[in-house]
Amino acid sequence: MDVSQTIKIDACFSPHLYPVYKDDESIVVIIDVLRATSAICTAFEHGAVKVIPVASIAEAKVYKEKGYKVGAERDGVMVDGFDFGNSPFSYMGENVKDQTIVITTTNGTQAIEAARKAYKVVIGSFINISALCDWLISEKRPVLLLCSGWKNKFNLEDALFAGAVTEILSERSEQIKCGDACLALKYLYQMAKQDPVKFLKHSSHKERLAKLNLKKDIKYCLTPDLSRIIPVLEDEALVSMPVDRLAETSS
Ligand code: 3SL
Repeated sequence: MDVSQTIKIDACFSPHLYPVYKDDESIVVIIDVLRATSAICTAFEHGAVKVIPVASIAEAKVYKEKGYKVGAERDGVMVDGFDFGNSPFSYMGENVKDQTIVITTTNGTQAIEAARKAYKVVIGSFINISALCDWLISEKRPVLLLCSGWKNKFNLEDALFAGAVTEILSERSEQIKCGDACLALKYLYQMAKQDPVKFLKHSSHKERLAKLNLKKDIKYCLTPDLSRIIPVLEDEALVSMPVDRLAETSS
């Protein structure tokens, strides 16, 4: 890729819109801040070897029957018969260390499924945002920020994260050329960045999780830079991006 050319970046508000935005060149960043992509980053930070994302409960059951540890969530709640749900706090310690685990969630793993054939699929969350942006800058390729949303609808927290990434990349390189969607999300983030937690106060999914008594999860998922690991899809599984491929600079 010619390093002198502009780097296109755009955002897609839901997996349903992905066919409209997809191309053969872009790195696709999967975003499900509350909580799937935060949970996946947490699993790697705590020593998981692989995370296999699957779209359906039926596929998850097949892995469970083969003896894998499986996380399954629907509508914010752990599905009966599996090992854990979608709380990042479940993806710590002995649950994940040195393990290959399987995960299915309402939205996040659907977005991964939609983008599976992209040039490269990586996982983004506030907990790995600086490492992710450093790496995206170093790659000099087009980027598509794929928000998982909620059941194919727009959601505020994924939009905010896409806006944050857009702002960081735009500040770091003059070659960035934003599509209208990510430009809009950058402006949204600029309104919110003084206090993102307050900005999200009335967002539908934050309210949904708060009703499920998951305020601790929300706070954790909105904490930046707890990890410098970037999960990347290799065949059917997410793995930790090899260290020699990571950008060395930290923002
Ligand atoms: O849909 C998902 O992928 C989840 O992140 C939703 S929840 O936070 O577990 O409710």
